[in-house]
Amino acid sequence: MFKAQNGLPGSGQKMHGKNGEFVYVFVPPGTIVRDKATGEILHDFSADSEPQWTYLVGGRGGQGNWHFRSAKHQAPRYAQPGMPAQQNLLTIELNIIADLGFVGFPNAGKSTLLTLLTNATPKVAPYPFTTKIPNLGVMRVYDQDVVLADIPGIIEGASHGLGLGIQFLKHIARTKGLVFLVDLSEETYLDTFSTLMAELTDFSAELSLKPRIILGSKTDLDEDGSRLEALKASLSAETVFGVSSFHRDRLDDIRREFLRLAEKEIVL
Ligand SMILES: Nc1nc2c(ncn2[C@@H]2O[C@H](COP(=O)(O)OP(=O)(O)OP(=O)(O)O)[C@@H](O)[C@H]2O)c(=O)[nH]1
Ligand SMILES: [Mg+2]
Repeated sequence: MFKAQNGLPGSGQKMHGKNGEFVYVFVPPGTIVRDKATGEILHDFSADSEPQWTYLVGGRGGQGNWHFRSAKHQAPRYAQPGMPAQQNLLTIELNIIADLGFVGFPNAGKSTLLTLLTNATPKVAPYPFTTKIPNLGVMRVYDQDVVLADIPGIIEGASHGLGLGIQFLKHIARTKGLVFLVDLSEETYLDTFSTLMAELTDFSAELSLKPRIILGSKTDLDEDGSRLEALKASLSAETVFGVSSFHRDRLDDIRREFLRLAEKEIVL
């Protein structure tokens, strides 16, 4: 609970009571403030809106007895008490919009890549559905910040409620672009992209039209590189890169590609 002071009472010597001090609450950009009872949005701290916002005005100080003087009572014994601070219950929602969203089957290596590229430390494990809620990480490169969102794995039928549900796709609905991960160690790696696209399109056509790149992941398991080559050949209209989070190869290329996709300039 954040509590500002009440106003102080008015007093003698023409003294007006002191106003209560404000309490400042610092929140990150992208925070939305709602009235807890009604759900009404009171303020949205998006990047381009007012950075400082006053909601409840702290208790005003009381008027001193001088204020209440009259012809008859030059020094009344009454002074106004300070006004109590106002109060309300608010819900504070952090609504960060990621620049790029990761899309892939469970176990494709999304969270591992997020760990390598950003400050985030999501759980990584050798089984599907390790990630249950979205993870965000900030990738800092060439003096730019790119916010990456790693969401739970999508499976065939997700748009009809299978797996962890497609509801997490709404977390990447406002991103600038998508990064698809195709696990090259899976036998069906050539079908992965079209399966993912079908689920995305079912959820929202808009998502399927977002700018995107495709990463063939776990290239360390594709020793002769033939699977990456076959993936590139089968998706000739797409931008396809290989990545191995284990060998940490091509990470610079990927960082640069992510910047481009996030529409950020490279400042050298
Ligand atoms: N060989 C190899 N294994 C990897 C690589 N990247 C991730 N893995 C392994 O793949 C497994 C799954 O990795 P995660 O990062 O948890 O995969 P995810 O896509 O986040 O999975 P979900 O959260 O379940 O959707 C883990 O055992 C990782 O160690 C890689 O580049 N090479
Ligand atoms: Mg994960």
